[in-house]
Amino acid sequence: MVSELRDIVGASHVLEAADLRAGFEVDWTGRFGGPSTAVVRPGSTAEVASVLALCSRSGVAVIPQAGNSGLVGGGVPRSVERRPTIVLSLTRLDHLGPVDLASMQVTVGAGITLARWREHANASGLDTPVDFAARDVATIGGAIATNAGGSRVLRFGTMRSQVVGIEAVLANGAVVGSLAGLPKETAGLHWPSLVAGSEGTLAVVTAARLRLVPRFDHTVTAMLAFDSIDDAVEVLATLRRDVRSLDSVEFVSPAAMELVCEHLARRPPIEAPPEGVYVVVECADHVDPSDDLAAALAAAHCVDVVATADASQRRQLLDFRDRITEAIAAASTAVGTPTFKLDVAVPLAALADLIAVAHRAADDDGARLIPFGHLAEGNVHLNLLGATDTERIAETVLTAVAEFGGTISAEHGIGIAKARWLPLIRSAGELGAQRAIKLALDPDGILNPGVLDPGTLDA
Ligand code: 2HG
Ligand code: ZN
Repeated sequence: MVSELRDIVGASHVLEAADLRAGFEVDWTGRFGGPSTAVVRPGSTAEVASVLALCSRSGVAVIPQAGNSGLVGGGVPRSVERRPTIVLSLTRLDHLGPVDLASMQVTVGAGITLARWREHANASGLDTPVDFAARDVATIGGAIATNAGGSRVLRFGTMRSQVVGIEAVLANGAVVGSLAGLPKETAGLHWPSLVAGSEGTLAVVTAARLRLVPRFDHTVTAMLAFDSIDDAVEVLATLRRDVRSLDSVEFVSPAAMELVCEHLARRPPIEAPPEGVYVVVECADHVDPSDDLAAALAAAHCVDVVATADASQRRQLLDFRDRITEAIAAASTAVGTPTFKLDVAVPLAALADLIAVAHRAADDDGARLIPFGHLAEGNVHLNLLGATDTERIAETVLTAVAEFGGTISAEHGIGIAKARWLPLIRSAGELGAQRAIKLALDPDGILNPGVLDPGTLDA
């Protein structure tokens, strides 16, 4: 099999030596991973198709991977897998097409990072509708597969909404989709809709035609301190109603602020009380949005506020939000155990209550809870340092999430980490239908086995 793989992609693109495979076999948090037979690095869609057809014929499990920045174990080999497994590394699919100004679209390879996509758009006076902290590593293929979100979702939607065309390869090697980028097309099955969010279980994304948005010359960034999350949610309503240029509304708990400040060796620019919350707001427009934002905030119940339109000062403010994950990773290395991460979302009215549930679960376990996230979507990243009984914490928190009418994964995906909790938010009928689609497209179950799969179903 390995020699056939070499024939397809070239000997130098089949990595067999343990030291060469090592970085592909474990996720960056150190929480997930397993062995592979080889890492295979195709350089074209045709090569991906040949590799998948071979793996289907030979019953070899395929783990699609590119940036390896995932947080739910969906992009690294399984620790328990009886079949031989290959990692299909897609970073060589790094084609960047010309920006089409009339349609505001561009075609990019699955291995392009979000940062390169953005630089490419910026060079043509446009911008990307999706952005998040892992931009230098995370790739287009992974962002589509997980339907990634990030900070601009309130303005432009998640990754799924940006995919106007897709090229993907099914398990049997069939290439599906189109990169024509037709905004209007009702001709049956819509491949972008099926593939986005399917986490590499239905097809491997090789390229995408993506929507771009205007590049705004004026951005203002503000940090606000509130006495409570409910006060912050109240201001969100005003911002949404009155500020047309609203781009992102993120939140940082005092615990997260303390950790990131330690990491950056800086002091918080403003102070929120221990029970309160920091909110980071960005507005972007073709004219300076500072006055609009100030007017909207005039009547807000905030304890303190600082705002700036200066690029380097903005970066400094954003670091208190963007670099929390990095601060957590450093702290987890110091503690000696991988961080336990739960990415969830609930209706805004339940956000404070959910965080209280998580605090109780962390206290019971003796873990340190670091909550932060995307306020506008009620999306909280619950990071627990030094957690021992992670199953129990997951059960408590995810059950509460489901009871509040939320989702157990907002933007990181279900992966391996949460597959067994999927029945909390999906009915037996829904899971049975999902399984039937999977079997129709991947009858041998070679694509990303275990991901999105809660195991034995009652359906
Ligand atoms: C973010 O919003 C990312 O910064 C990472 O989604 C969240 O580390 C995390 O839990
Ligand atoms: Zn996030």
